[in-house]
Amino acid sequence: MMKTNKEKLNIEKVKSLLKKQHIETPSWGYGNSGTRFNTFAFPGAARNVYEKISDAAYVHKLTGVADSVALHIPWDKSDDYAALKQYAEEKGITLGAINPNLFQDQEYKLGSLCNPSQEIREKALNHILECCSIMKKTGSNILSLWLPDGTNYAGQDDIVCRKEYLEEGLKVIYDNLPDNSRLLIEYKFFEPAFYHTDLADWGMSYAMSLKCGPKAQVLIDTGHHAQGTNIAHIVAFLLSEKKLGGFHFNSRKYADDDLIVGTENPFELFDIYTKIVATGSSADNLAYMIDQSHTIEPKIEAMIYSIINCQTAYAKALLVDYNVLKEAQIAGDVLGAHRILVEAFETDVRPLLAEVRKEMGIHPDPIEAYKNDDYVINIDEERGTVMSGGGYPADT
Ligand code: PSV
Ligand code: MN
Repeated sequence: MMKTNKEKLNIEKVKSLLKKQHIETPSWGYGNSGTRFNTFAFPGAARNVYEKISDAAYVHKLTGVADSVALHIPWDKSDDYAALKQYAEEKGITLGAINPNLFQDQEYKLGSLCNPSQEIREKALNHILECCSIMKKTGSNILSLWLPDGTNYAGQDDIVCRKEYLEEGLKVIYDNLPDNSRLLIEYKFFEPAFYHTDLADWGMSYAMSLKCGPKAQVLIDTGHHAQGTNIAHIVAFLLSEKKLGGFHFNSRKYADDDLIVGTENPFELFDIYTKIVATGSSADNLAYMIDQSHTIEPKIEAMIYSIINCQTAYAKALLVDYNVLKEAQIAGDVLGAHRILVEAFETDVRPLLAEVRKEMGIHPDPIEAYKNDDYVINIDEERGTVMSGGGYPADT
């Protein structure tokens, strides 16, 4: 059947939006990582920040939409951030969000910004302020903050006091953000503490971001919810409040958040994207970041899959006619409205994405390109199989 002009125009618009899509990958996803039971050393896993940047750049080369890499400090600490930035740029990517690490030092046993000890709260704050100054050197405009803070037993600590410490600390951080940057406040309802976590859900992050100001927003890590939580609803609510800063994408199927986004729950990911697309340009400033460190999967391949899953969900969300959807909603057509989403979700967008990639000058199937390329063979030979990477520097 001949396509009408309107349909052709729409497809051109969809394609141009797909080309502009941007998904940041995490440096920690390219090194070894494991569960609390074991870490399996992976052949060719990145051993240091330069190798992580190189792998991230390779993922960008194959997908065309992953042109920045997030750093975790001190895992990616450097004594020359200018050199790091230059290296990334030479490889065709930029340095993205800076993630302070407040969970590895012995002192953080009882928390970081919420710790009952003033000395340790100050240590945590100083580390985050150091991250703010690193942002200036790396050109990063997002401080992505997750706290491991919480308690394991009722009565262990004064929750209200901890909340006040947090508020105080966040305000200092907010005031020290580099120009044109944002503070994204991440929540997680469990782990490493299990009785309570100090930022357990989006509402708590939202409350804190309101107290800080407009440059503070909520970061939704899709793995940080109880099973059954309607994440798309949270997305819609925060978008409407202009308080959604971005995502850490992954799939929560075990007690951290490291599985490939959209594998088990593609409809959920699509649903999330429909809320974003329906909101229009006010969602332009969202940070789309993958937060996955794979334990048994080939790391680069898993990262490519993650990006493809996001592209697929986004492409399907772009196919929805939101005007027709609105009409069905106003008419109270419950299943008619639902069917509009289901039909878009069931559309095979692989040919569309292949076309978009060809137009971008890359291979139409990034996984096939990866399988036929020497990059992985070369890094396996060069780097070997050593217990390093991820969060931990080589030879620990
Ligand atoms: C915590 O589970 C988290 O989601 C935070 O974003 C950390 O920065 C990241 O994982 C890596 O440990
Ligand atoms: Mn996260």
